[in-house]
Amino acid sequence: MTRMRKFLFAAAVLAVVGMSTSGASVAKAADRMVVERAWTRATPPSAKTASAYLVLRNAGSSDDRLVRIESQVAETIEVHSMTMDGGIMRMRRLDAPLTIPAGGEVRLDPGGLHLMMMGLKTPLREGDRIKLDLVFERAGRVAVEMPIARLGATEPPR
Ligand SMILES: [Cu+2]
Repeated sequence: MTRMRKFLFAAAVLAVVGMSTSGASVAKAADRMVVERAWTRATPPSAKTASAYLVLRNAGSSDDRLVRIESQVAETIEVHSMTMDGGIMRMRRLDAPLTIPAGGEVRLDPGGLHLMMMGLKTPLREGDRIKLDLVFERAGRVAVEMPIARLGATEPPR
């Protein structure tokens, strides 16, 4: 291959790899709210709740708020925070909709903010994927597909 061809070939490979990794957990609505690193984990057979995680990046020029989360997999989905209370980790629903500052990001990670899926309709199985709709005040509805990591995982699956 010529030098130029080699370069083009490498660029094409990178483009394909980039698409396959980002396409999994990235969604966009009017290029304003970007969702990255969305994932959840497998649940034991009888579990009725599960946490989900993601990064919300507000690419718009105004603050935005996550007003609703919908999915076929659970009855209700809330945003929860986790705080230490006398040495005990407690989680609770946010009092107000989660705000994502203009040009900023909010991370939902294990041990901190998370999406709480309650009333699971079926157990979550490792290797499957689930779909959620995030509804923002400004960016509108953003569809998110998240992979399911193994039971007890603390990081998204690769
Ligand atoms: Cu929770």
